[in-house]
Amino acid sequence: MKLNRVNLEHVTASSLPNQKNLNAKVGIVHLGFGAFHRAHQALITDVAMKEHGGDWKIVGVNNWRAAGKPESETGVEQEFSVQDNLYTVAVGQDDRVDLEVIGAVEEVLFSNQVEKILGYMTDGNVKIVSLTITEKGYCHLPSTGHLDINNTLIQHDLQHIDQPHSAIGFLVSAIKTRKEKGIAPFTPLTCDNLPENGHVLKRVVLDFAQRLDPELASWIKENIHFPCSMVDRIVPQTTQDDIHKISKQLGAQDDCCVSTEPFLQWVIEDKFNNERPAWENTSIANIMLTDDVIPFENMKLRLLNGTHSSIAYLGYLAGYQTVSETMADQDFSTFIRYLMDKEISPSVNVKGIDLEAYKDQLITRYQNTALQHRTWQIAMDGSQKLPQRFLQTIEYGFANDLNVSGLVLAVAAWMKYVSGVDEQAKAIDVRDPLKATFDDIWRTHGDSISDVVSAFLSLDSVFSTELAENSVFKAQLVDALCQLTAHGAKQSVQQFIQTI
Ligand code: NAI
Ligand code: CS2
Repeated sequence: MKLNRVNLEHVTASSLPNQKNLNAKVGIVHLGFGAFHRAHQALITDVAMKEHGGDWKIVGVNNWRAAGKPESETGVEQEFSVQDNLYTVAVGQDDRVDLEVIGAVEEVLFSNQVEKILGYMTDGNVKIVSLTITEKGYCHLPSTGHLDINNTLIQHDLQHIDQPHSAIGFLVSAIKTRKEKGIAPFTPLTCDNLPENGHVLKRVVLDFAQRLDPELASWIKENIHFPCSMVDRIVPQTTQDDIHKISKQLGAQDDCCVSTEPFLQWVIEDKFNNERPAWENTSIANIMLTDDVIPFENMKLRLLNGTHSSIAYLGYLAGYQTVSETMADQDFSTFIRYLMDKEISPSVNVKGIDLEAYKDQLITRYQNTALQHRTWQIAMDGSQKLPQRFLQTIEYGFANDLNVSGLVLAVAAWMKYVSGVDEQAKAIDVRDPLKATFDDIWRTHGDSISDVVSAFLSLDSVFSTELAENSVFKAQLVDALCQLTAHGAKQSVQQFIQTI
């Protein structure tokens, strides 16, 4: 039996959509309709409509192009229509799993259905265009935050703004049309793991618009807010095993389900250009509007994502497949808590949060065996993630005479990981926009660890000039990479915690 509207009354779940949701009109377009959005913003919006009404159904855009051709990512788009756009969120804690069936989705489109997407984005009823397009989707240079003008999708869109391929192109095309037609602007709401994500989005949109039409760029700068937001819920890529287990518990086949944890948080800058759902007034906790999101972003991107990426690279190299498996190794859990307490916390300055309790909760979240969160998945796109997860904290450490050698070990593990060869000399399936560059660095300089480190530090899209020219940082990186190469990740972590 397939999950769909007819069979909805026969399924087993702790919450189901109601007619208010199913019959609401579209109010949101979401670019990057991936696992996270489905377990976070779409679920929260579903609850907001159930509890407060409103026309906030979501049109999702997925399956993003790469280098101008459709790139099948998750392949769920076609499945959604078969399921009447219903799907299940499985909220798991160790051996307990609760199922919530979500009814907030109107339809899911491929990113090459351009006319249909722009039709929704230029409809006055659409008041929010939100994004979870991964860090690389912003087509920016992580070290500066500005638009990467050489990006192939950007190059295409500047010449064909009515047929955009990039998320940035879609945004500017729709903003331009709404302005020309006198339709009030939507709020572009980024929900990606980027520091000052709203400012990054505004900067790349303005960089793009300036090249397309300087008058439009000036108008956008004056008339459109790009709120920042901090988002948090651990949502691993859905596996076939997830689909089997969730469908069995549900009592219907759901090929679009996602699995996640009980915890979620959303801190949103209260700067909207138009109406929005009453997200913060739902029965879901940890959702707040504020004037200043940045302290919350720093806390989350450095304490959670910084240790997540440390687990990803060192854990994977040590032979651990998942976060919970890595954290079951006492040496690793000691190392991770040390990073949180001694190397990261000093750079976190957020009011109203009990940081010790927050860190305790993070450790518990990482140990949740209900989630098979793969170290390989988190290790993806490191060139886009390192600045906000490791490097800005390391810069703070050096500027304040702090010992950050644990984070330096994690950076060295990233360099080792992207060599594409693990400690058993087996190939690693490295996913990163700069993979070809990494291959070239290791092929050219692999005989000299010092030259490898120098070549990585010369990547100005990843490393700031300040860090690249820091001789102490470079020396520590060389030592750490030599240590990893000679003794492996597991022993390197063991030896590290002997020194603390
Ligand atoms: P996913 O792989 O399920 O979905 C990624 C989405 O991004 C897909 O819709 C894909 O089509 C789109 N995309 C990929 N490359 C793109 C590009 N170049 N331009 C435009 N769109 C592109 O990943 P998931 O789990 O949904 O995560 C997406 C983002 O959400 C993450 O990168 C992160 O910024 C944020 N996030 C994820 C969390 C998680 O635990 N999964 C938690 C907190 C934030
Ligand atoms: C993870 C994040 O894949 C990754 O890079 O570190 O998606 C992480 O699961 C979320 O930020 C948690 O909120």
